Amino acid sequence: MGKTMCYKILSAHLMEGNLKAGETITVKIDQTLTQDATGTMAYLQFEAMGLDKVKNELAVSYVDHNTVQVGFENFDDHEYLRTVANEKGVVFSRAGNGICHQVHLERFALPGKTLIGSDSHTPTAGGVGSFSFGAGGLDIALAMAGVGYTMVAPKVINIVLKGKLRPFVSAKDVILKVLSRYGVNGNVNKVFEYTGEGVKTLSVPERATITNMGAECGVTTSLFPSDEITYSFLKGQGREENWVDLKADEDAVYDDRFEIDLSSLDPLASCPHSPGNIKSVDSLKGMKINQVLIGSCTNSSYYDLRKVAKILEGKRIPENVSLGIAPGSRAVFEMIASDGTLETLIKAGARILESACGFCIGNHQSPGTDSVSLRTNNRNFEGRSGTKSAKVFLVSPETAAWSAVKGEFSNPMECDSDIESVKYTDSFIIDDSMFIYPHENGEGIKRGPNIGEPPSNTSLSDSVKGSVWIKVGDKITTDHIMPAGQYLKYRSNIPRYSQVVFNPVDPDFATRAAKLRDEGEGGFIIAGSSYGQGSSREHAAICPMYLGVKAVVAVSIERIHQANLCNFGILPLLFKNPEDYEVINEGDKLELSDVYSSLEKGEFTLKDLTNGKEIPLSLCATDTQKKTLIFGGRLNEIKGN
Ligand code: MIC
Ligand code: SF4
Repeated sequence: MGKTMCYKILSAHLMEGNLKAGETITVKIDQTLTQDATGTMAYLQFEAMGLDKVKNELAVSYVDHNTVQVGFENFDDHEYLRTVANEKGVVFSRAGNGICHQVHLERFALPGKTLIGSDSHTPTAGGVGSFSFGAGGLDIALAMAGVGYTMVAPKVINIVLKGKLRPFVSAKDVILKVLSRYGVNGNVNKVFEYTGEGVKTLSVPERATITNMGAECGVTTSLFPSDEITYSFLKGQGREENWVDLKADEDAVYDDRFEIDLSSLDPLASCPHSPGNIKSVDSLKGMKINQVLIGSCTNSSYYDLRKVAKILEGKRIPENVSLGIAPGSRAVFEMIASDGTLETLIKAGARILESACGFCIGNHQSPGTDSVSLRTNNRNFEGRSGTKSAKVFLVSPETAAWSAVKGEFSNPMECDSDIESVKYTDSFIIDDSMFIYPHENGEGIKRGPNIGEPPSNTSLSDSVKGSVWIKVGDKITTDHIMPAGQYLKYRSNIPRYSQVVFNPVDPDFATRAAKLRDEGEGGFIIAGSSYGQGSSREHAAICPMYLGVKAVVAVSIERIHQANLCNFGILPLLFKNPEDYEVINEGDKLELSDVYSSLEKGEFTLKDLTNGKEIPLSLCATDTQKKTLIFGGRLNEIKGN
């Protein structure tokens, strides 16, 4: 029986376990990446492990999220990251060098390697055939310490691409089509693997757009084969000596198959407030828009921006639209600056933004009240833009640019620009001067007052008593649990950041929780399906833990968040009968008894002391995670407390 590409890479990295879908396996991690918003915690945790230097093949620390630097906190964090990188043997990518995923794709990602990153869009590197996935900062710290990553061996879904995209239809429309089929939940422990003759029509940046947004479906990663197109991309980056030929066997067996005819795809859009809420651009035509933002780790390549410039060429955006464009990396910025593209963008009225995450994480460019914002990034959760009443639509760069010109939602296929004259090229500017490689004579690790200690939990008790501190519905994202935007600067300061837990859903939650904690009560979170989707931020576990949350009881929990809960000693529990979600109410007193033996069996009985009901639950954790939970988290486990 032939092998999938996914299982070829996993088997080459297998350290422990039986490589069969659903089994727990441990794999060797070659590369790691962190970004500043999750990185400070990751390196603080790495320091707490007491190791001198990182042990994996390559560790890169990017600064791309908190680059606005309002107040001293961001700059302090960056100085900590720069100096700790030098001490620990980590390559440091300075603010301004670009968005981690775009830069990693250009300069480091390799076919056949494993890469783990403290950011959910790490699968972008699947565009060159790297088995790359997101995880919490603590897992990255462990990978840097040379510890293998324990995961559930995934099911593999084959996405077969046929035909060729028509002009003005692009890679973004392909992944939006995938999202329309697979949605944003129910895909935990699955991998998308792209095959078919249509794959050959897509360049590496286009492939990376597609693998990037697989994260929105909740799959572990997405993979494109490593072929002559990958070789040519790596050659353009001066890295072809590391190319390997890698693809699935002809007779590989998959768990599911979805076919897309690229030639029949139309421009699509994710509508408010979920990336999985897909409609055709045609059906939205004519809607007045206020803001257009082009960039992010999904769509900010040189090719993307040249196509945008072709659409904007000779035109001016109308007075009712604000257009912002952020090149994904400094290299892309240099390229558009040197070939006239930048001039075209400026002349059209675009506001040129820093090569950073910026608007995507609500750091700036928040839209006006009730306004409509078209963006090329990957998430449109309610309020993520910084404006709760705004309606954010996710679209391709082509749809974004043409709609900006028209001042309303418009189908780019109606644009008369000669977009076919824009040819993809693998000729890149290479300039690594914004990377700092570890060197002698460092300054020692600098810590500003914003850098706290990584907090840890207490060990698990045999009886967990408490009450329901909050009951939330389906698809609660980590942006709901731990908002970013204006609060992002508190990522290294857990006591301060904990003050905004669940702020977008229930602004009183944190005050109420802290009071109950101080009165000695434990907290339960009751949730619907797909709890914790979105970002990898482990703060969505750390801060609730800090407030005294002991367990999350949900219909389903997303992969990265589930791992983060275990890493910080919060029990991830699932309703055996999803309808029991209705039985529990906010404020109910709850009890879990015989916790140790229940943990062992993987089955719990939750007593609702308020209404006298007994609710069967299952533990959502591997055997390795069960041990971690007993210690009250991974840091305690490592230190043996
Ligand atoms: C995101 O896109 O939500 C983020 C911000 O990049 C997060 C990481 C974070 O919260 O710092 C992610 O995707 O993991
Ligand atoms: Fe940055 Fe947005 Fe990409 Fe997250 S999704 S890494 S915030 S650009």
